[in-house]
Amino acid sequence: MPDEKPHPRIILHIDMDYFFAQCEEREHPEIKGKPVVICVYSGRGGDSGAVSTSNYEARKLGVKAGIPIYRAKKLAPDAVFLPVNMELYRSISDEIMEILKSYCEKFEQESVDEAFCELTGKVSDFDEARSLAARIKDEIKQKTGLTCSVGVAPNKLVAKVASDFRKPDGLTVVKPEEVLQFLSPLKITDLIGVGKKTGERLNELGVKTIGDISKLSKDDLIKEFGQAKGVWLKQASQGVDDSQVEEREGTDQIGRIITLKENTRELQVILDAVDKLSEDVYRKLEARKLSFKSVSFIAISTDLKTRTKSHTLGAPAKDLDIIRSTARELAQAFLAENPAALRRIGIRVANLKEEKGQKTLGEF
Ligand code: DGT
Ligand code: CA
Ligand code: CA
Repeated sequence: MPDEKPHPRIILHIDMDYFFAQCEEREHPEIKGKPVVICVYSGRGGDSGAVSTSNYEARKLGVKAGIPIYRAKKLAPDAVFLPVNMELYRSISDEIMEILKSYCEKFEQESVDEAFCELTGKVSDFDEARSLAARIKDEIKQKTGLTCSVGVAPNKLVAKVASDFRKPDGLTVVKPEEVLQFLSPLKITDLIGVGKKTGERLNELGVKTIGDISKLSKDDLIKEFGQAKGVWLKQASQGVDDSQVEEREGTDQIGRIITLKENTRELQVILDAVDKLSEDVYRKLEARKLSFKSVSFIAISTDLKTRTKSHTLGAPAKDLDIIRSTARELAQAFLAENPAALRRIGIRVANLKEEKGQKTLGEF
């Protein structure tokens, strides 16, 4: 009888390409093709502050995340410099996550531009997973206009390294039997979780690639880095990772976005959709016993421009009525101010807190 091997897990990791800058390109199509630099101004006036991210044109000129804005201006004097617009990036992130969720068994959002999907059970092998990943990339590109890079592998660790392997617009599939040969030539810093200090120490030991780490004995690694880190390094360098995709969404906000059946600015159609979205968001809040303090209405017009209107409450709330009525008011105000027809709309609640028996707005 043949050995019954356990089925490998199939995990997908997605990371959006030059995310903040790509969102700005979508919002302002006229800047596409130019170097674009997204800045965190320190508030001390002038150009004091650092670069949050940049598009690939700017990266070619040496403008990278973390460098001072004044240096970026020297390196790329003709670039477009824009301040971080987190509201915009969150709304676009909501759109992307919504698409991803529809494809996977389990979904774990890792940051504003990253998520893991469990595909085990959804597809039967890695070839099918590759086709599905290509479809997901296509749908994201078609619906949101943005490119991303995707990795598919038997665990989270390798999937994440794989999504970073070919950027931008990459798709890298690493089958179980390919894990070792995939990892071994990569730089130690490509192994997510190897920080600066560990990286420097490994360098001193003459360790350059992930394959070099895996050649060291577990005991030597433990002697050098301590029990936990030593064991982790040995396993990670061989592509071993048992951590699970944990069903969770961003902890600071819950949102939902839908595509309207037709592009419209008809009030009743939009209010009906708002009611439905409010109920969906409420159900998620209730399941996690969270209260919220702000509500946003997100509108994406037919040219993919994203607008957000938000309202912050005087006290935390947890009631469906408050989400619905606030969202309805925001939607009405939005339509009064903006002439464009809408293609997608969404609702988001933020400033979330766990309910600990405290009074919420609805009970005052
Ligand atoms: P990529 O993935 O290499 O194509 O480029 P990004 O820009 O998507 O880089 P990623 O995935 O590391 O980060 C996602 C977003 O997070 C990025 O668009 C801006 C923001 N971000 C990244 N690094 C920093 C940073 O050092 N400071 C600040 N403020 N924001 C950052
Ligand atoms: Ca990214
Ligand atoms: Ca990222």
